[in-house]
Parts: sequence; structure tokens; C-alpha cells
Amino acid sequence: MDRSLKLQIYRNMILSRRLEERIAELIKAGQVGGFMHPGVGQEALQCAAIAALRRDDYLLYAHRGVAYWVARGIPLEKVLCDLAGREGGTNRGKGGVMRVVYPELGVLGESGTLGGCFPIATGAGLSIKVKGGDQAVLCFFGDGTSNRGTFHESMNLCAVRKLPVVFLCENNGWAVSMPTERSTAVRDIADRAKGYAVPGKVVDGNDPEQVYDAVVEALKRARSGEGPSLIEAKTYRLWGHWIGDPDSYRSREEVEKHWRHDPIPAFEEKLAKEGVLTDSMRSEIDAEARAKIDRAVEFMQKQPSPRPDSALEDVFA
Ligand SMILES: Cc1ncc(C[n+]2csc(CCOP(=O)(O)OP(=O)(O)O)c2C)c(N)n1
Repeated sequence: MDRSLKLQIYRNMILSRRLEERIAELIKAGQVGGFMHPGVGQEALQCAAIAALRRDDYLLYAHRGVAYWVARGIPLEKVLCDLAGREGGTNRGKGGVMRVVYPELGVLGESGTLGGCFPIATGAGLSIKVKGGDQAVLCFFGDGTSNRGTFHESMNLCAVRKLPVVFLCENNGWAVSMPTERSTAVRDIADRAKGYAVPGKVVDGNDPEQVYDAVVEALKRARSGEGPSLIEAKTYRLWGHWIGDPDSYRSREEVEKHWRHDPIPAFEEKLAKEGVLTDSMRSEIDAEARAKIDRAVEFMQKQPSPRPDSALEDVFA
């Protein structure tokens, strides 16, 4: 990764973290409803993987956090309006949390159930193949979600048809209150790739460079007609499962241990050592992020709620 790419990823990680903190405040103030699943702790892998995409690629994001949208460059105003149920959102305030759709950048939204992403990603991959393009699909999902039947059906079909899909598992060790080792027989989810004759790779999800390199390699394979890949990024969810989760199922020692591996200070330290990031740049990037969020919140607060008589608009095609 060159200097400017590292800084772009770092900027997106900071913007995502600050936005997440702001959304938590908006939820407490009753301005955003629904179950927001925070991505705090997982921004490195989300921002780095998305940085590897081309503008015309497709993205199926998971339910965890805002970094997918930030890194893909969806305007914050729109994201906030979606979350708050206001007209200015990508779905005009009718979708709520986790329903940001932005076809201009290949962002296909999220399925109503976990695991719905896999057949959608497979379908997008098939459409690319049928049309003869060289785009690719990046599909994020959690370790718990990898136990859905749709994962296995989709991996097999993508492998057999050599579809250009990169499956990226964010293994944060938990699915709500269920630790991965109690739900999943394999230690590394990437091992499942062997069952479909697909390459599987484990990376440190808190290291943006490892994630970026693995995604670049998988995208290259996808574009050249060699088919899908499975990447497992090991990470940790630093906040609760949703904003408001009492998080009583994890020990404080466990959570505190992982705060010491928070990817943001780790990346800051690395960039500082490399001479890429100075203290003054750090403060500037942080101030820029806060100012952007302030402007977006202000925009959102002025937007109306969708009119009741528009309930059936944009619903059927
Ligand atoms: C089919 C389905 N089952 C259950 C749920 C409820 N649910 C929402 S998030 C979640 C945990 C998912 O765990 P994982 O895939 O590991 O992702 P994480 O939340 O840890 O990021 C569950 C069970 C759902 N949305 N869809």
C-alpha cells in the first residue's frame, strides 16, 4: 500500500469510529431507532477490504457498523437519514438501520435475514459472468452467519461456475451471546473453502495491510475467471452486539484485553513509525471527521419523515 492509500484507509477508520460514537448518542437521544449493530473494533478490515474494490464492483455489506458505507463513499447525509428514517436517505427513510442501498457504487443493500447475502452475491456474480464483464463482488458476513445453509450452497455454486465473488468472513468470536467455538466445528472458517475446492485464507482483521493484500489477490483471481475465494479476517467486536446490549455474556477481562488491540491506535502507531502520520495530521483528520459528521447530522435533522401516503412508493418494481 502506498502512503496515500494508507492515509485514505486511516481517514475512513477515524470517520467510521466518530460516526459510530455519534450514532450511539443519537440513539440515546431518541433520534435514531431500531437495532444498530456497532462495528467498533472491526473498522480496519472493513475499510481496507473496500479500498481494494473498483467503483464498478458490487458490495454486499454485513450488519455490523457504518464503515462499509463510509469506505465506499456513500454521502454521510444519506446514511444518517436512512438510520433516522428521514426522506433524505438512500431509501427515502423507509429502510432504517442496515438498509442503505446505493446502486451507483454497487451497494446492493442487505437482506432481511442473515445469510441472504450469499445467494444475492452469487446472483450478482452470475450476472457479471453472463454479461462478460470483469467486475467482482465482495460479500461480508459474520462467523455465525457462515453456519447458514445459504453459505454452503452459494460457495458451491460460485466454485462450480467460477463466479467472481470474494467471501469475506469477519470472525469476531461471537454471534450475539454465542461464542464461535460453541456454534462452529472448525477452528478456522477459512478451512471450509477446501470443501469447495476454493482458496481459503486467514488474516489478522485488525491489520489493514494484511486484509488489503488478501482482498487484492482474491479480486485478481475473480476478475481473471478463476472463481471465488474465502478470506477469514480474525477480529473482535469491542462494543456490545447492539447499542444498548448489556453485554453480560462476556467477561470484562476479555473485552479489556481486546481493547488493547484496538486497530485504530495500532495503525496510528505503525503509520507514525513509517513517517506517514504526524501528531498534527492526526488532530486534523479527527477534526475533519467531526466537522463532516456535524454537517451531516444537521442536514438529517432538517429532513422530514416520509409521508404516510408514500408508504407504497418505491416498494414494488
Ligand atoms: C437468519 C437469521 N437468524 C438470526 C438473526 C438474528 N441475528 C442478528 S445478528 C445475529 C448474530 C450474527 O453473528 P455473526 O454472523 O457472527 O455476526 P456478528 O453479529 O458477530 O457481527 C443474529 C443471530 C437474523 N438476523 N437472521
